[in-house]
Amino acid sequence: MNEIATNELEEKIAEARHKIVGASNIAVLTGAGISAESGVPTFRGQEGLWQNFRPEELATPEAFWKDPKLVWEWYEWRRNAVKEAKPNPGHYALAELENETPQFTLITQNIDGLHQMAGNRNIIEMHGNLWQVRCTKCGDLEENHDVPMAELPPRCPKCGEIGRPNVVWFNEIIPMEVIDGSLKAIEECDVMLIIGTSGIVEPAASMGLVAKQAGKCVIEINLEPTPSSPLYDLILQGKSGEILPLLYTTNRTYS
Ligand code: BV8
Ligand code: ZN
Repeated sequence: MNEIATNELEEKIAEARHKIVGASNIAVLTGAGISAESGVPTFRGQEGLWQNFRPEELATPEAFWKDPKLVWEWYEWRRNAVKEAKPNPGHYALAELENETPQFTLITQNIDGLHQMAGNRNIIEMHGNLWQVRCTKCGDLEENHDVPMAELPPRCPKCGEIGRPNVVWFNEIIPMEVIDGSLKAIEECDVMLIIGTSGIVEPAASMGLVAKQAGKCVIEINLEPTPSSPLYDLILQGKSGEILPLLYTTNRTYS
């Protein structure tokens, strides 16, 4: 990054820090990009492909009922990719920011559980969690961290029916309480951070627009511009694991 760009970014980081340190209520939306530096494959990145399947082809109820074993093998691959992953300085910075901000809500599209591992508490998992199995018949929900899993597809301990990953697939609606909780956090925040998301998948992709329509200050952190970048107040272009720790005062380093 050349001198001018660095100075420009530093100025923007100082401006963003000013907004954040002064805020009493912060809402954050994260996507796969915040976990990239932890080695978790993103969706649209080159490493997102699995056996030449596009995620949208496997993350659907249709694909699951057509071949439950194939879809579970894909989730087994992702569980294997995530099981060793550790939070990176970007995750830890958000946990620290929650400790320092009176009101803080973290809305994530990620199902990897790394925000919890980093210490965030007020988390809305908009698309579910990779480490939970839900029965397709009685709805029984089990926490399951076995990699590999005992059997694919797993069976429900209550009724014996096959289980599915407790995630929201394409063409499946997101639970109303999740949408309501996200919209409430955006309406009540002073500043919204949008981190590491390509802004393509709805309804998450419209949340920045909702914040702007509510007159909020929106700051985007991403390696590259996204379709909604022109709407936002500040664009910090770079790695979230390098930029987020710079966005508030405490200069604690993270190993
Ligand atoms: C629904 C869980 C009602 C499963 C996921 C309106 C218009 C068009 C289409 C629709 C619409 N409304 C609804 C739809 C359909 C669909 C949709 O949006 N389709 C898209 C493809 C157009 N939405 C739905 O189906 C939703 N349900 O709306 O229900 C309904 C139903 C039927 C019909 C109409 C309405 C449900 C969507 C949820 C799907 N489930 N995940 C699983 O994970 O297996 S989505 C999944 O993909 C992720 O959770 C995430 O949401 C998305 C991936 O996006 P990102 O996280 O942003 O990741 P990506 O790889 O794309 O980008 C990474 C970014 O990070 C990049 O910008 C990169 O530059 C950046 N980056 C990389 N490294 C770094 C970095 N940034 C900073 N630092 C770094 N180091
Ligand atoms: Zn069951």
